[in-house]
Amino acid sequence: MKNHQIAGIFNDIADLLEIKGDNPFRIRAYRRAAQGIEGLADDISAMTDEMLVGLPGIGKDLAGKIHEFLITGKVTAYEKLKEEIPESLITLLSVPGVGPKTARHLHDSLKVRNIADLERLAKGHKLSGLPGIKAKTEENILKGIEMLRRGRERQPLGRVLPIANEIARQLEKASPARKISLAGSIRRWKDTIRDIDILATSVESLKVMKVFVNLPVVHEVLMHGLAKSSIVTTEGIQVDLRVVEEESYGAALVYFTGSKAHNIRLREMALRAGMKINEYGIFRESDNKRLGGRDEEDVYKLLGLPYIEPELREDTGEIEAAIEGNLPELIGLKDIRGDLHVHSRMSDGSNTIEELATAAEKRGYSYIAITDHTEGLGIAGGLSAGKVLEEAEEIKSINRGLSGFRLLSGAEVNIKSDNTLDMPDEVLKKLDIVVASIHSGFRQDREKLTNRFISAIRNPYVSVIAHLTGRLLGERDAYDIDIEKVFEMLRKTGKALELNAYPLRLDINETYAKKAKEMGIPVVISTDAHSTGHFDYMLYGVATGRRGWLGAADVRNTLNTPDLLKWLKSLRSVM
Ligand code: DGT
Ligand code: CA
Ligand code: ZN
Repeated sequence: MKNHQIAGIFNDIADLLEIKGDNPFRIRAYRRAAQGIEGLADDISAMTDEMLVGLPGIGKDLAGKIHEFLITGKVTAYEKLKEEIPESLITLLSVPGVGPKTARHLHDSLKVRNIADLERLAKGHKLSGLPGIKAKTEENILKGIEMLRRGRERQPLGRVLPIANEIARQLEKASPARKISLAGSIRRWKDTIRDIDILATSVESLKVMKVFVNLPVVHEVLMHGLAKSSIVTTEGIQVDLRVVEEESYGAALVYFTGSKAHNIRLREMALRAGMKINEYGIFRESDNKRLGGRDEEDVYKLLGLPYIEPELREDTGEIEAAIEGNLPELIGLKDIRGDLHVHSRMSDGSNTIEELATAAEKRGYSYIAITDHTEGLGIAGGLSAGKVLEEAEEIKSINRGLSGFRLLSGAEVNIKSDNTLDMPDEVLKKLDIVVASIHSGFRQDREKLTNRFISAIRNPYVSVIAHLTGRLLGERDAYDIDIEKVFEMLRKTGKALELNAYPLRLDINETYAKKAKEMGIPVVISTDAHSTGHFDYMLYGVATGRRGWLGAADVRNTLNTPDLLKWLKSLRSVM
C-alpha cells in the first residue's frame, strides 16, 4: 500500500515548510492530509481522482500531488523543497524530538551538520546554556539519537502487519501453498517487530519459494532454500518463509510462533512426560514414534494442556494458568460496542460529527464519544468553553434524529502544569464523558507529573485517564511517572484507564493492562481516531488487551448503551 509513503511525504513537506517559516495554515493542511491518508482502510492507489478529492482534508491541489506520486513515484514540490533546504538540516530533523525550530537553530547558529556532531556536542554539554536550547534539551537529543538507532532494529506492529498481510495474500494468490499463517511476534501481536515470520504448507515447496523470492516487495534475497527462504523488503524488513509438511504444521506453528520462553517451557513439560517436541512434531522419547503435530490443539493436548492463545505465549504465567484450568476468556473485537475517544473537525480531526457517526454505525457500533481537544491545546484547534457547549448541543440534536445509535458528548481536556484542567467544571458537568490527558509540559519531574494525573482523577467530572505513559513507539519514551500511585487512585475512585489503540501509541502496554485488571481498574479501549479510517485501529487495542489477559468484562466499552451511561453517571457520585 502506498498510503504510508504518501502520508510520510506530506508530513515531511509540513516539516520542511515549517523550517522555511511558511504559512501555518498550509502546514496544518499537509499534516491533516497525512493523518487522513494514514488512517484510510483502502489502498489509495486504487482510487480515481474524484475519490481522492472526496477524501477528508484533500483538495484539488493535494489530490494532484497524490496523483503525481502514483504515476511518477515522486512529488515535484517535495523534491524542490528538499533542494531548497540543506540535507544536513533534514538529517537533524530526523532525530525524534528535534522539531523544525530546534533543527534550524542547531544548524544555522551552532553549525551542527550531522548526527555524530550533534551527539558529541550534547554529550559534552556544549549545547545547554546556548540561546534557544532549554535545560533538558540535551538529554532529549541524546535519547532521540538512541531511539533513531533502536528504531532501525524494531518497527511498530502497525507498520509491519499490513506488509505481512499483503505478502501472505500474494502467496495465497500466486503460489501453490495450501495453508499460510503469520507466526513469530506478529502472531503474538507484540507492539514492535524485528522480523516477519511466515509459515506455509505445500507439496510443491520449490514453486512456493520461487514465487516468494520474486514478489514485488522484495529488495534483496538473503537465502533461497526449499524449507526456508529469507528476503528483505523495500521497507527494509526481513521476512522468513518456512514451508513444512501438512503433518508438521501444528508443531511448526507452535515452534515459530514462540515466544522462545514459552517454547522452552513446553519442551520441558514434554521431556518430563517422556516426549520430545520440535518443529516437526511431538514424538515418544523411547522409540521416536510420532504422536501428533498436525494442528496446534494437538500439541497442547498431548502435553495435557488446553489451547493457549498466541497473545498469551510469553511465559508470564500462561502455562501455570493452563495447568490449573485458569486461562482467561479473552476479549475479542466483536465484544467492542463503541469508541470513547474520537476527534472531529471541530478540533484537529478530519471528519464531521455526522460522518463519524455514520462510519461508526456502519461498523456495527452502538455509540461513540466525541472528545475534541479543549482550550489549552491551541495547536490542535482546542475548543473554548462556549464551543464545547455548542458541540454538546449539536450532538443532542443529531441524537434526536438517530435510533439504535448514540453519540456521547465529551471532551479530551488537558491537565495543565498547575494540576488544573483547561475547562471549568460547569462545562464538564454538561458532558457525558470527560477524558483527561497531558499534552504539554510532560518533561516535568516525576512527582509533579504524577500529581497532575492524581488531581485530574480527583476531579468529579473526569471519567477516563488517557495517554498515561505518553509513549510514541520509536519516537518518545514513556513519561517518568509513578504508575503505582496513579493506579491506586484509579482503583479507589473506579475511574477508567484508557488503553490507547493507536498503533504508534499503545501507551498502556500489556503489563499495565494486566496490572489494571488485577487491581480491578476498569479499562476502556479507544482509538483516539482523528478520521473515520482510524476506527480500524481498534484491532491493535484489543490485541494489546488480550496480551494483558483482559476479558470483555474488564473493558467498559463492551457495555450496551444504557449500562455504559449508567456507569459513567455513577462515577460522578464518587467524590
Ligand atoms: P521478533 O524479535 O519480533 O522477531 O520476535 P520473534 O518472537 O518473532 O522471534 P524470532 O523471529 O527470532 O523467532 C520466531 C520464533 O521462532 C520465536 O518466537 C520462537 C522460535 N525460536 C527462534 N529461536 C528459537 C530457539 O532458539 N529456541 C526455541 N525454542 N525457539 C526459537
Ligand atoms: Ca520474528
Ligand atoms: Zn485524543
